[in-house]
Amino acid sequence: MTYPKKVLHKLLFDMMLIRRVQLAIESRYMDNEMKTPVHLCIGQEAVAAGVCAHLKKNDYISSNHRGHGHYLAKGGNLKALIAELYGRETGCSKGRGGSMHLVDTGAGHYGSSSIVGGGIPIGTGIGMAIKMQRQKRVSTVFFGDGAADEGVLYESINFAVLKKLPVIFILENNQYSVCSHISARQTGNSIFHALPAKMLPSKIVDGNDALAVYDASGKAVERARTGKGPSFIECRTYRIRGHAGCASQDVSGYRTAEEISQWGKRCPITSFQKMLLKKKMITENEIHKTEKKINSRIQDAFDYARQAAPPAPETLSANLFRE
Ligand SMILES: Cc1ncc(C[n+]2csc(CCOP(=O)(O)OP(=O)(O)O)c2C)c(N)n1
Ligand SMILES: [Mg+2]
Repeated sequence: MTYPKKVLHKLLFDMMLIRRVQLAIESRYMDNEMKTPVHLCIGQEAVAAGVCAHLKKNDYISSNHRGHGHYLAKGGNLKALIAELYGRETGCSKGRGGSMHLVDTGAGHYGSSSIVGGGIPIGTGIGMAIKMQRQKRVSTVFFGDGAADEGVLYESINFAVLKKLPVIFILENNQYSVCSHISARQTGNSIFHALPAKMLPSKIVDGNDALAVYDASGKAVERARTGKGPSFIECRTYRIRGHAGCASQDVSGYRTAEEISQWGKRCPITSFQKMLLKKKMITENEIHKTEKKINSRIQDAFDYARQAAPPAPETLSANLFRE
């Protein structure tokens, strides 16, 4: 398949942006100015970039605790993301949510949740709303293999299939739920083979290959948008960093250095850049320029966030109750 240069460059840009933002957060985390827990998605960038490349501004996503990539790829505001991590009033959740509770309805992001599996029924309900309002939009739900341990996924898929909802279920299978490997939690070797494959159009893809994700999700989005109902995509990937916090805070012992290093060699960004260079779809100079542009945007976002004001104490109970 051939891809427009614009699409390829967008995929690369989004992946590089997500990676650079994650690295910047990690490098500043120990300054102790960000009080929020963080869950970095280094190694998983191709999933967010590949899926969101098909989404329009007024499409919806819901996400999980490891959700910075989803927010950025969906067109979320970088300054609002960093300000949120710094607990500022100008953060996307007005500084009340922190890293795990990003919300930006203007960007079509209907929330990430620290409740594992929590975003799945929300995204399914959004699909119901789309259908009832006869909109041409789609609802995409990002969740992990840990969330797929939970019954709510199967209830939600059942409902989405029954009502033919425009929902795309994106499982980011990075094999771990905190420090518990999938083989210790699920029978068989694949969530895909367990149930979804029997209930709705489903596909397993290499989650470190942006184009594989792009192709599969393109079909799923098209299906949903044309009223044919939900789809399920399992993206096999790996989180290179620890479950939470920054590198120096990782609990070790549950994965081997060899395993991490093997997956490190399958970096979604390096391989994508190599492919583009080989096909002469980009030059080293263009990559370098993109890197510079991203770094400068990140610098601006951190400067903005650090000088922004925290919420005023008297607004502590604001947004909790409907007046
Ligand atoms: C309902 C619920 N159960 C347990 C937890 C504790 N917890 C936080 S993150 C996590 C792992 C989730 O794994 P997965 O869904 O695969 O996402 P990943 O962290 O791998 O991106 C768990 C069990 C929680 N936050 N919510
Ligand atoms: Mg996981």
